[in-house]
Amino acid sequence: MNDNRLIIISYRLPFSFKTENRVTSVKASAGGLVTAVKSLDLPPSAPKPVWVGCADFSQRVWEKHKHLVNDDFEYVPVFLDKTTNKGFYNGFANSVLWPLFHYFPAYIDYHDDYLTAYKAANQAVCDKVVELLQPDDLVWVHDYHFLPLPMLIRQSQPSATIGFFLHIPFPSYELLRLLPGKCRSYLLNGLLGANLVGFHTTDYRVHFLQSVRLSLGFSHRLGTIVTPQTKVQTGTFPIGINYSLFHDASADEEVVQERLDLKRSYPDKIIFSVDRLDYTKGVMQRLDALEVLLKQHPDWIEKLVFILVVVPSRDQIQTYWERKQMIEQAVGRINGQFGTLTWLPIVYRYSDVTFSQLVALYTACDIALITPVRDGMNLVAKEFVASRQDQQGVLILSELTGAANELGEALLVNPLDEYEVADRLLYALTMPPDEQRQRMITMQARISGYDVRQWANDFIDALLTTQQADQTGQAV
Ligand code: ADQ
Repeated sequence: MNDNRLIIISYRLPFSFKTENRVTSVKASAGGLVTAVKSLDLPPSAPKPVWVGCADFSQRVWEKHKHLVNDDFEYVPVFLDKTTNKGFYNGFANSVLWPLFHYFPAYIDYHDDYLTAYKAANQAVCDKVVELLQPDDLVWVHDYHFLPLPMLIRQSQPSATIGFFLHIPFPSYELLRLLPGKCRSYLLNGLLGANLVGFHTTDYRVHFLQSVRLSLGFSHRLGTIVTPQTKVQTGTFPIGINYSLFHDASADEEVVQERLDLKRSYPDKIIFSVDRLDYTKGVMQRLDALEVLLKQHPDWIEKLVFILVVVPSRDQIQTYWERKQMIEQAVGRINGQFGTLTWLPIVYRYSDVTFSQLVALYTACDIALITPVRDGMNLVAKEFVASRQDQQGVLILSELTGAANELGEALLVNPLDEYEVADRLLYALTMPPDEQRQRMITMQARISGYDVRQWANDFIDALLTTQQADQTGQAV
């Protein structure tokens, strides 16, 4: 990494404001992307990085309270009007691109208005970035909200150095071609404005390269696409976590106390999962698997508990609130079917949990049951592994997550096969401590060696390399 100024663009800024009893304070937002970007290892001599994102507060609130946000970044909120933001975020980003890129074509709700709002939002963010941009800046665009942004910036600033990272899967061309041709070309061309496009896995990268060839007719050479106007390098950068944060936290006083409380409340085997409320996370399939286990092995009744934490997300979109109702009905059904007067198989929470509670749950449980039907990476699986200082606990992980590529010592499952998942649950419930330790040690060694800081630094270093190659006219 060198001394260039970094301009980061993501949909959300890493904070919002909350007002209680007429007192306004700053609320930090958590999540993979925020932790990742905040872990950047910038040299002390580097200029303050700038973070551009869409505001979930008004311009008035910002002007009045921006002094409260005082850290290592300079923040630049973009204020979109309500209709544009809704069509952009709830509409095109989360009702078209999200289901399509996660292989849920039946959930796509495509409207021209959504695309219009998506284009307008990208243009508004582009205008803001161009206003800020100085000659040696590095621009780092994040995620599916901003697929067209690299090309929009390039058109206005041809010599800018632009990187793009996609946090979700890039689907096979067979899925992408469901989008109308014009829209598909617009999105793919948008990405071709970047010097470097990064993905979590090689599969996603290959899907992108194939889509560019089949849709736009540009082939690649060793992952680099050359068009008449641009040269675009692609790369695989599997995102990591802040390993030491989770590893060390398991010994924090607050976490130790929370863990003791959990163990006291649930003395039997604990199965745990935590996800944002999302149909991609496979919560219904997970509940089906638990039901199969209890039906086939009633000897486990009153000997285990499944703590199911679902974090509220995108609840203005119909498929999301419908999913919440489906989950709650299934929890009620299973608790009604197997519960006794003194025991319920599922403890369900629909809320945020604090960091201490999260680590206490990671470290109190016997099994982490992580079964998305599709997930770009899945940080929860890595955080669970990192937290286990005791090297105990079993990870059951869907093979349809990016994380499965790095966590081969987990019990890998197809989340749609509830009998397979039930079988693996049974195996995990009785796995000897030595086997748990062996699997955990290997996974910990792997993910501690490539943490989020390394991920961010690798991406920026690769971006700088593309810039240097362009300057010297070499092929990348
Ligand atoms: P998500 O779909 O949000 O991320 P995930 O990777 O699991 O999924 O990240 C969730 C993050 O939220 C974790 O860091 C976790 O600690 C945090 N979290 C979980 N429960 C919480 C709670 N109750 N309260 C507060 N925070 C909580 C998207 C993609 C993923 C990809 C990441 C990063 O969908 O595939 O791994 O981006 O690239």
